[in-house]
Amino acid sequence: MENNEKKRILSMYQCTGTFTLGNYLGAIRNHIHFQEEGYQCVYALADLHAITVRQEPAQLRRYTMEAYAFLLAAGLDLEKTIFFVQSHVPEHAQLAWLLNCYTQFGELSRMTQFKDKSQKHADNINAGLFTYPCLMAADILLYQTDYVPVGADQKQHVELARDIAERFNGAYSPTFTVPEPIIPRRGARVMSLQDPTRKMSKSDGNNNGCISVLDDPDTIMRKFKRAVTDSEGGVRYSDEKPGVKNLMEIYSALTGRTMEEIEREFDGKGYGDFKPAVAEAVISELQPIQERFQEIVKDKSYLQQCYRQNAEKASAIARRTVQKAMKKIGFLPIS
Ligand code: ATP
Ligand code: LTN
Repeated sequence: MENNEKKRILSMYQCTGTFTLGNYLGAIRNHIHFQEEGYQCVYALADLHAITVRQEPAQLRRYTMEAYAFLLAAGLDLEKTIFFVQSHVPEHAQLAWLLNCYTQFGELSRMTQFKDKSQKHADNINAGLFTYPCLMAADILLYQTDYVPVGADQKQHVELARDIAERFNGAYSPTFTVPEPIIPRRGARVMSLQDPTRKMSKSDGNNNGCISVLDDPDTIMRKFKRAVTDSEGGVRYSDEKPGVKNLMEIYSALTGRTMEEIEREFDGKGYGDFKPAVAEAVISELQPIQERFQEIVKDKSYLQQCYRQNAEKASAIARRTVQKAMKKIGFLPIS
């Protein structure tokens, strides 16, 4: 298949902290897999989104660089995939403004993430937090994206991007490809090990509920051993046992085993056997990636060369879309 016939996939990651096991299982690992399945993949670090919550400057730079290195270590192949940093491609901010004017206050008010984050950061409910989904719609629509793989938490934002695209196309003429979300079956929502009713989130800090992809084996083992379960004791998949259900989902995502197979494997055994087995599966997945990461992250000039070249590739595509949209709206062309 030629590149221009391939369906395009786009996804992005906030660089607000070290990736969690949730980011890895729910997103990164699947996204990297798409490279091998004949899609044109476009991935980026959403640093413009990151500043909707206050970031410490030196830390934001470090997290961005480390996130870039981590994806390469996890197998992202720059021969096949475009991978850049959002703020390096100014068209994102440019299209976001335009789309702001095609999005209703009421639509943005209904976004679950806005409601959650404005509760969490009650002292900084800034306009960017509110219009975050318009920037995300711009990210997606700039690249004429067919599919957007994201965790279940982001589905609502992708649906809004669809609505905006349809509205714009309807008001003028076809301009944007209308994207579809892809939600993974396994690992779609990895929950906190301490509170299995809340998603594992890197912005919650590196506490016992959250596995960082750079945690060492002892830390991973300790966190799993302390994971909240229940007093029943059996490895059984049930909504009434959210802690065990979460651990089973993690184990299933890593081993490929079904819930029935896992129940059989641990039949007659307790959490004392199950928790370390889950931890071991996580450790053996992450260890080789961590080793490659340590090599890549040291080589700053290589990383810089990669993100610079990829920003240029992304910009070449994004520029065409912005020009097309501006022309339709009626802006006076400069030449
Ligand atoms: P933050 O905590 O700063 O809000 P995050 O970790 O929730 O960030 P991103 O880094 O922007 O979110 O997410 C990257 C991808 O990881 C997204 O596709 C998102 O849906 C997915 N993801 C995030 N958390 C989880 C989780 N706990 N389980 C599964 N997928 C997740
Ligand atoms: N909002 C997403 C990150 C994100 C994204 C995107 C995902 C920003 N732009 C475009 C898919 C497509 C998040 O918080 N996970």
